[in-house]
Amino acid sequence: MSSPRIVTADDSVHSLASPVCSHNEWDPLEEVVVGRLEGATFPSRHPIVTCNVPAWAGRLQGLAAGVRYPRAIVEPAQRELDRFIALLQSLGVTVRRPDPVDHRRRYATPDWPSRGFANSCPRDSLLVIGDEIIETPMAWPCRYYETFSYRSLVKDYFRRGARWTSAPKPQLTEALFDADYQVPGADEQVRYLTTEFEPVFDAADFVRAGRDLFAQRSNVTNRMGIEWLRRHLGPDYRIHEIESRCRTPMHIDTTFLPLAPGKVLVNPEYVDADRLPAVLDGWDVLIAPEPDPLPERLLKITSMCGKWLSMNVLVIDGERVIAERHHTRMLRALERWGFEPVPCDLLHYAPFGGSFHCATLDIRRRGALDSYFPPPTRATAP
Ligand code: ABU
Repeated sequence: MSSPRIVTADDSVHSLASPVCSHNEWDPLEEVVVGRLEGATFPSRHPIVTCNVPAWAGRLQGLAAGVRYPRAIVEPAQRELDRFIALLQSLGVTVRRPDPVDHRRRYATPDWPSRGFANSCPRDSLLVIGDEIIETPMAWPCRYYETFSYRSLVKDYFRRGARWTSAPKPQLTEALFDADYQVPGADEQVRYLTTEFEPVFDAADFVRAGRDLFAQRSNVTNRMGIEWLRRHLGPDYRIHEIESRCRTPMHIDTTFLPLAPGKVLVNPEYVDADRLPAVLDGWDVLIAPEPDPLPERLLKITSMCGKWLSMNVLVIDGERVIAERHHTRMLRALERWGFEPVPCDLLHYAPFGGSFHCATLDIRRRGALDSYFPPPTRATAP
């Protein structure tokens, strides 16, 4: 039987077999979106931004809010990004890019004005589950319209058969942000800046393992956000929550990252391996090694991320893993665990929000929807 077809307004005919299809973090990668640096602008001042970036970056960004990143920060990152893209292509992966945007442009909702930030990290604003692309309801006002720079791509995927959803656009009024919030001290309980006023989440607070997803509550992902996704995906999927001890949690992909069926990389500072969801019993929990110290002072003061960016790797096919060349301890650990690390440089991307996993969005990985966590065998009644 031939596959169903769709006829668009311009009378072109497409097969409905979706060009978007990715169920987990490790199946062979065929197509990926890689973010951009052109037009990147220091994020507008807001507590949700400053609470989640290292103190120095917060200060610098406060001073430079709404201003283009200087060439001294952009150029080394751009050189590394170009080589990363060339590496992906040499591995047979199709690379697509968002539109360039001038993120300095001002915009407003009825409640607040802002300028933009960047479209360097598609992993945050778009979530691919199977053949569906979901635009996420982000909590940073300066990222409110970030998905628009991906719309040319998303419409192309939609026309060719992908499903396309946008989660409810959040209002991001003061009610979403706890006015009394302070970053908790080392021995205090983790608290969050976002309230439960409305659902918010970043896609990067979720990782996929077939019918099971793992999520973390963070400063940009609240319980309503996790529940929205749970109900949206319905009974075919389960979402398990990973408790993070990070004082300023944002994005699970420097905390907990499945690398292959039965193998998950875990951050020992943020995760208590003895308190992982029971569904992971039988999986190998790979404890990430201490990251190698950053080599340059400029990197230390401009990085928007924590030191565990060493974990932000991109799996090519369940064996080959693109990882940071500087993080030799991680490269050696990957080898010990039976992977083939593919070293690449992307340290200078940290001022723009991430590394290999953050900078990409899986569009297509070759493989079917599967379950990697068999349900517990039920005791049969006597
Ligand atoms: N966007 C991922 C960065 C998370 C972190 O700073 O650990």
